[in-house]
Amino acid sequence: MRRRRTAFSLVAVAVAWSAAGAVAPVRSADRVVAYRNPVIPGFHPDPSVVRVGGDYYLVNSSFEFFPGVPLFHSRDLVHWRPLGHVLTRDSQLPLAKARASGGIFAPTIRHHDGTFYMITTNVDGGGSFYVTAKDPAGPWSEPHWVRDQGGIDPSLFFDDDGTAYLTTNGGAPGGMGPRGIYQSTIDLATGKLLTPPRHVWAGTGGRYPEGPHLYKIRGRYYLMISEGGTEYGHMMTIARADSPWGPFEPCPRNPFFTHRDTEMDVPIQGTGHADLVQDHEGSWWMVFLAFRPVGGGYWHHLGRETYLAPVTWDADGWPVVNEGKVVTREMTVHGLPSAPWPEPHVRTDFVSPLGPEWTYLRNPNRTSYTLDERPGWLTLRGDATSLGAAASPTWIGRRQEHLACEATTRLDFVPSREGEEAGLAAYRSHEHRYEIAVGLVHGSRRVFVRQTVGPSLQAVTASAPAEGREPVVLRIEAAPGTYAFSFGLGDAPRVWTPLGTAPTRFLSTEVASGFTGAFFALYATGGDRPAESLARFDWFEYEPRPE
Ligand code: 6LW
Repeated sequence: MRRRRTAFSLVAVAVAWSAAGAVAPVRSADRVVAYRNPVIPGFHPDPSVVRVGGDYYLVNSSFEFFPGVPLFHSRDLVHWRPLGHVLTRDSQLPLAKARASGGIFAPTIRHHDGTFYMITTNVDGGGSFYVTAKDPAGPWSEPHWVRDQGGIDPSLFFDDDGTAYLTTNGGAPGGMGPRGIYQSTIDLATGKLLTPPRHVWAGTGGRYPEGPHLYKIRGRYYLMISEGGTEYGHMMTIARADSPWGPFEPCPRNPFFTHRDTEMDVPIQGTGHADLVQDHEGSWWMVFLAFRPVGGGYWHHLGRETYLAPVTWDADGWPVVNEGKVVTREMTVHGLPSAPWPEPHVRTDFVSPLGPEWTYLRNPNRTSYTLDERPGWLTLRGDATSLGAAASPTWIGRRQEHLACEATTRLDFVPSREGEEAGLAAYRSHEHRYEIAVGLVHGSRRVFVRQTVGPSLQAVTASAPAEGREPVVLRIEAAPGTYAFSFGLGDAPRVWTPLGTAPTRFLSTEVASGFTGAFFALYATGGDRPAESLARFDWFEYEPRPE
């Protein structure tokens, strides 16, 4: 097999470690593989990854959405199948007070002595906590709250002697102390700290030193963090020491990985918040978040996504990401044999239980959602919560994962009065959303499009009559820069009535702020009081389109 020059250096380094007994024989370093970034598209930020044998598990942050902390499984680091969520019970995930982009911040997943640990912070409900499981598919334990160390982005590291280190961004005792990364040792049976949090590194001077992870690699302790903020200046820095407590010597090439200051022809921006993993054949990788601006400007609306890049080590033992080149959408690297999963389905028919892609806003009122009321249909009961509330309206959504795609649903809904409505939303937050919906206007049923751009601007931008009681098919066609709305009648409409377009930009992070991304959601509301009419959805389709 033809090998690129860089492969030789990786083989040389890896064989040297192998001689020291640290790694398995190298094979992924010899195999050329191609893959596409992002490896987990759509709103999947702050990835953390752990390897157990030949299996890889990855978690993301989830903010005000329920269930919390999406969990993925892979055998090649490239193809990830959703396993569900780590936080599936209200008792693990109180979100009643969660602001938009509050709730669950960056998680870390680790495995030690047969137990999985996921540690994160609920910034609007109790602070940092961890849960444990023997099987990553669950069940996961009730939270163990970490009372004595504040901050965010908690990470765990198990040293060879079994000592567990808790590393956070901030978290100085009493909230006082220099900014940067704090660390303690923790008794994971009780959640009690064994040593007070100690400041271990301030980073290299970039703003927001955060997302720390501690590793032991070839006998030395590496502390990897993000700096620069989770925007266009995002960067990865690293330092190492002979002790987990430091003193940490920074890598002379810091930031050792960043896309900051690249021109906008680099389609992947904001790279940071990473985790390292060594594959079961000995090669190293980094998962990290990044985003894809669209429209030639600084707007991205899908949120921060999960990317993968290979890592090698230079002669001085510092990491090199993707041979020092920018990370691209199409990657050709040396890696593990391809292990794809079945393609996700396009149509959800609401016959079987909902798949892991379906998500609620904050803790849902379970009685508002049922597959039993009319078998084969999802029935939603609108209550007195509108989509404009930072609360839990009757809303069930899935992430928009592709810049070009279509979301379509068939809705059987005859509103009883004005104010009752049900439909399909392109949703970023309660203040940044578009919906195509069915409602009653002066006694007549209509399909309308409403656009909400910030707290003070809302308009119904188009509407058309839909008299009678026949189900309607609602459609949102997403292109990178626009959403186009239309509806039709019948099960497979031949005639579509267009109801205008809206810019994707107004759902972008740069406009809406925050840490999340766009969803397509089915919803129902009674406006200011519970709805009398039920909204029944026959099916929902999500289909990627060529960009
Ligand atoms: C997260 C912080 C960050 O806690 O954004 O990109 C914050 N990095 O580390 C929310 O995702």
